[in-house]
Amino acid sequence: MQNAIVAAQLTEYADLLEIQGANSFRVRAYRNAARTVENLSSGLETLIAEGADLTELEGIGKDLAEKIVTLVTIGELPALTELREQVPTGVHEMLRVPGLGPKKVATLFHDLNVRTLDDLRVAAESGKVAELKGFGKKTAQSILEGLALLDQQGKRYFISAARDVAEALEHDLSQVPGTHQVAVAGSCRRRRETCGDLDLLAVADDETALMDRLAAHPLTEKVLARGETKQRVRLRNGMELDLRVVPSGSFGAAMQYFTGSKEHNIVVRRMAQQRDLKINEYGVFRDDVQIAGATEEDVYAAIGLPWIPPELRENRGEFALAESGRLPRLIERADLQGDLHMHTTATDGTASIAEMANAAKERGLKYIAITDHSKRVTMANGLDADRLLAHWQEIERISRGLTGIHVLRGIECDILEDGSLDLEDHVLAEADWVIAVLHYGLKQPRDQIMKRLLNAIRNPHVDAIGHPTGRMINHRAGADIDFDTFLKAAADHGTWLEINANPARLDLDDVHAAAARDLEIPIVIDSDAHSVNGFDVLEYGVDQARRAGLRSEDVVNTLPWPDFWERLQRRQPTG
Ligand code: DGT
Ligand code: CA
Ligand code: CA
Repeated sequence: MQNAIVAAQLTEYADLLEIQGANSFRVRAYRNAARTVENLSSGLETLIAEGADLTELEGIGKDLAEKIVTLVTIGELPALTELREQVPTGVHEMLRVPGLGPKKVATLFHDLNVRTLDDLRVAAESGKVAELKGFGKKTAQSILEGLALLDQQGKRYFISAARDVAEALEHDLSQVPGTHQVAVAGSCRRRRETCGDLDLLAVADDETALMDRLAAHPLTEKVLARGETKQRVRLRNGMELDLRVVPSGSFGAAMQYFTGSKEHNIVVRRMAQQRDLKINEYGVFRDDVQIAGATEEDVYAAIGLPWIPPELRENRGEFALAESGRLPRLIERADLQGDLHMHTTATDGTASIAEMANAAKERGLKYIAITDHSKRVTMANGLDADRLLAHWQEIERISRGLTGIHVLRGIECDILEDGSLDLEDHVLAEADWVIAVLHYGLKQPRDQIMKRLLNAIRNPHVDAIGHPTGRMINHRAGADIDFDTFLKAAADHGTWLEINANPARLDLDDVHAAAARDLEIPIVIDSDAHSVNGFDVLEYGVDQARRAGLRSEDVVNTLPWPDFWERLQRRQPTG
């Protein structure tokens, strides 16, 4: 069993405990353990087989270690099974409603017997929710709004969640005897920001064994439909998944077809027709004779094209690039040399400067910028000028003691509602790196938003604009930005733009990142890490950059240290 699956079950256990009103220390212990497990570099199975002492891992005591061993060795946790019986799936699902935490969910369940999202809607509309102690009309209203938002999203899941479970299942199913290939297709393979459902394809001698394994898998909640070669299941995190078993001679054609997008496939089909070919999920056919299908390369070659990276398959110009041999060599995670946005315990991070620097180094990074919050972000204990200057001295001191990693003295400076910056110019002038961001007043009218952004762009001390729109995927829309003006101003003033890799942000998005690249605006991909494990999201930022068609040379933090530093100095007019 993979670490991700163990982690998912520990998280579910914590959720359910919390809904049951368990002691918050206990809940937190399970969440911490889930995080530790998720970030282990070696597999738990191997560790246990080697007789490793799990209690040596961070945040894992004797009781948790025993539970983990049970999970890994027998594949399930009796305590979790028991909890699942006490808390209906629909109640667990209510945690997905924006603004609803476990405490409120527990009250709704115990006091009103609300067991599904539908129950919740009815209860909120009838006024029963408003009458509950600690709720009120306002909460009832915000629950209804949250439900509407959930509806409208049609339940789409973050790419991080989708990739975790898809890759775990891909791995586990490929272990089933007689299974030759298992692969992720659909939007998850295209690395969209969110996925509606998961699509897995397999080649197997014994499709019954494979489908049985999926049905019994700890991540599977319920089989929704099962045929001879396909199966649809609902997973414990609420996602649904299609598994299709295909003949090996059709694997490439099926991968091509089920990777999509639909828009991409429409063009593929038309190109095939122009060559008197028929194309479907089984292969490419001329007069009913199959001429391709085993590999995707063959399928694309049959219509005169090179293989197209899945991230580009949206019918947004990839065919013209492919036909003219100009498909970009897309950036990869290993190309990233630095990370220019992260937090420490000085504000809302959980690790010290040294811990962040060492963690970055372990992950192959050669330089980082520490960018704690400025004072406006009181919630996060933001820094005023005095604290910031002291923080920078500390960064410098620690940096001197480190080898193999350069640590820049940075700041994530708020662009205030009136358009001014949260710190004065003479303070910003002392920074190595300034990333300016909108946090408050995101709902201001376009004119005011633009005034704020343009003001920041024109400030010579601002090196980059971070998470430009401020959107939170599935939770809130970003600021209303006139992107033509915004990008042109950034290009004119030499201000860099961020792709924030947090899977809830991914901001810039793919479309605007591509537009920025077209204007030759340097892009930085940043983790916005708040902990040592926060660097792991960089891969989602890279996914987004790939969807924008970005190459390594379009992203500044792929430059080796001396070149990056030189480039940054050239950007800063006052040096
Ligand atoms: P999702 O699940 O909403 O995030 O997006 P996808 O792209 O994974 O869509 P899904 O799961 O409905 O179908 C997977 C792929 O299968 C899709 O990208 C293209 C292909 N596909 C599905 N239905 C059709 C269809 O009616 N026509 C064509 N040409 N392709 C289809
Ligand atoms: Ca899908
Ligand atoms: Ca599907």
